[in-house]
Amino acid sequence: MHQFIKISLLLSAFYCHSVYTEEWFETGNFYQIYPRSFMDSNGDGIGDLNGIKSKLEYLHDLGMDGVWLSPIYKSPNADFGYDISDFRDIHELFGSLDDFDKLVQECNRLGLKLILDFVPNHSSDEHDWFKRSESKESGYEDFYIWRDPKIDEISNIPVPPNNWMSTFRYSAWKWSEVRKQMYYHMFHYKQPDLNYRNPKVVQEMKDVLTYWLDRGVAGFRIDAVPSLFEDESLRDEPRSYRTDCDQFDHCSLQNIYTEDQKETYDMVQQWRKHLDEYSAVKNVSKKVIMVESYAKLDYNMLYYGNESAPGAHFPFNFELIKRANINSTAEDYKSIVEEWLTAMPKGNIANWVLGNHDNHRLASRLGEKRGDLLNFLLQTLPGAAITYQGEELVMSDVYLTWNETVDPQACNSNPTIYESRSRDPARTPFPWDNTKNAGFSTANKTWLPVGNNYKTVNVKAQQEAKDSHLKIFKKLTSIRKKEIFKKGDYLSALSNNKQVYSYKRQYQNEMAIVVLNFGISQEIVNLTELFKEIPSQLEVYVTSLDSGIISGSKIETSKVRIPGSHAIILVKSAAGMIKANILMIFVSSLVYFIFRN
Ligand SMILES: *[C@@H]1O[C@H](CO)[C@@H](O)[C@H](O)[C@H]1NC(C)=O
Ligand SMILES: *[C@@H]1O[C@H](CO)[C@@H](O)[C@H](O)[C@H]1NC(C)=O
Ligand SMILES: *[C@@H]1O[C@H](CO)[C@@H](O)[C@H](O)[C@H]1NC(C)=O
Ligand SMILES: *[C@@H]1O[C@H](CO)[C@@H](O)[C@H](O)[C@H]1NC(C)=O
Ligand SMILES: *[C@@H]1O[C@H](CO)[C@@H](O)[C@H](O)[C@H]1NC(C)=O
Ligand SMILES: *[C@@H]1O[C@H](CO)[C@@H](O)[C@H](O)[C@H]1NC(C)=O
Ligand SMILES: CC(=O)N[C@H]1CO[C@H](CO)[C@@H](O)[C@@H]1O
Ligand SMILES: [Ca+2]
Ligand SMILES: [Ca+2]
Repeated sequence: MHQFIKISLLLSAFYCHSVYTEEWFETGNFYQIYPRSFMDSNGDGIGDLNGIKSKLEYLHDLGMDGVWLSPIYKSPNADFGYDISDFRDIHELFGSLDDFDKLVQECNRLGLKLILDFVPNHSSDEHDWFKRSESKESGYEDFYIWRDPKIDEISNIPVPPNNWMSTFRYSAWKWSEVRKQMYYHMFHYKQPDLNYRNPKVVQEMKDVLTYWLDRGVAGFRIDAVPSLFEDESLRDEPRSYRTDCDQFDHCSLQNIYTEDQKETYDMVQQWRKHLDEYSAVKNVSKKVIMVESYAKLDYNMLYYGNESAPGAHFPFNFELIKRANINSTAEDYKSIVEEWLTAMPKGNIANWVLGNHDNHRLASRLGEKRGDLLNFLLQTLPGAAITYQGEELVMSDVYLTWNETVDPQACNSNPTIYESRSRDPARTPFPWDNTKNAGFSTANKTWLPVGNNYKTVNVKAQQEAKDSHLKIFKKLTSIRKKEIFKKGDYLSALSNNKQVYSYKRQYQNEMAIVVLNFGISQEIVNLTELFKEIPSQLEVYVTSLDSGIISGSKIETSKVRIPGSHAIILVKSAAGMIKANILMIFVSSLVYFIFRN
């Protein structure tokens, strides 16, 4: 939890004070698993729950706290699992409820928190609720958004009730021969939107949350929240006049009546209350709620709720994904980070996301050379960090031919433009080692091919190498667990020539300075000029791969030499920090012992 005071020490300096209350997720290190591509246990070429279970030790060793799974529910897979036909069951490709329970047990054994994706906006049209609603079964009539078509005045033929467009192109309304009415679907027509103005729907979805809480999950990541509610009177949306969208595109309209409706924030607050009450009644640890929203920064902040009615613990911070690109400078990164910290209402948790299954890999999108540097940033800022599988190895996008492409968003396009639409390059199987299919599967053909650099870019190779992205990543996750990074204040500065973004994290007598050179050439930074009262010498705790700087060496803080695209963390004493940590464990065990007795 953080509070902010800006100080004008230097024009660029920014200060943020942390108030940490010991909930694991406040500085949680989250790992996003894309289940189809993590580990295949039964040789069908598709990842599954038993595969994930067999690799949890890896995530534990990596220093992760929370493991978030992209959807694993029963689904006809019109949109790779985001079209759910039973919110209370597991897709047979991924396994069974029994496999799920065993996965939870194994997570518990290792102290990992399992987070599920909750996809509340819509269900599959093959969901039992939809079938009942379509046939107007009593109690289910208004589970979805049904309307009569309008009759076109000129042609006299039935047309959709308004101009809303689906994100999959064309009208968002589909005619049902069964019900003789149209239903609204923001996404694919096989994904009818649930009607959240119906209290029965609201209650059903809360029951779904309870169902998974009872099975032992630690919380939820909620998908696509801004589209939860639509304007009640179904007003036409105004045109956007965007030149990159034609009249059948969702983006040809300003989506002011199908997104960011005010009722949405209240719904998130209700879910939070539901989870908090569950924990209180069952006397179990607090459950976390994170929401996915690509909305504008100001709108996103509303998801935090307020003190009397808290909302999400945090809305995912996609500012880095939306705004940073391969040319972004130190100044750009610094201001993207600090805009979030400034906008966030007092007493809330910040969070940082650099990649996910919907975006290109960070090395391909933000620069291969900056791979480690970006992981330094993600792991050392105040708040929670979310890492997409493979980013710890600094994987790159995998090039796929049109024939190999399976993402519906790309397959709906054509061989000329599919690459700009496809999300497959970041979804290929995870490389465990240099054997067949990178150790992911024993199948003859995997659902997407493995990257052709897997012989060198894989977990085993990086574990065995003297130095590797993976080893560096582990050093980052281990220093992150120390008090400075959990509870430390954040004070930042830009070097005079604006190539280097650095920040000091300070907690009581301990401090660490993170130095990130976003420039392409070597810089010599005078940290004593940027940060007051720092020792004249500090020790290098970790550096990015091939920086030429030796971990454990002492350097003068008045002239820190750092090559282009490289990063370092400096501490007073690396050994001292480890000792301090042991002392902490001793003291907390003692306190525990005293309180128990
Ligand atoms: C907090 O949010 C709730 C639900 O949106 C709202 O009813 C209430 O007025 C808000 N309270 C404050 C103090 O802003
Ligand atoms: C709740 O759980 C804690 C620790 O798990 C235990 O010490 C406490 O007695 C429990 N309280 C109730 C009311 O059961
Ligand atoms: C980055 O800069 C180069 C050179 O100015 C330019 O060609 C390229 O389009 C830029 N890329 C992005 C993503 O802005
Ligand atoms: C792609 O698939 C089509 C139809 O199966 C085949 O005719 C074509 O040769 C394939 N193209 C490539 C580049 O493999
Ligand atoms: C894989 O291919 C080999 C050689 O074509 C075949 O003998 C084997 O049965 C195949 N395995 C599977 C699981 O399909
Ligand atoms: C670094 O900055 C300090 C404080 O401004 C100054 O006294 C010192 O001379 C500088 N050192 C170098 C090497 O530039
Ligand atoms: C932001 C967003 O669109 N999230 C998901 C909502 O559902 C669609 C359709 O199922 C998915 O494609 C998105 O990933
Ligand atoms: Ca499988
Ligand atoms: Ca909706």
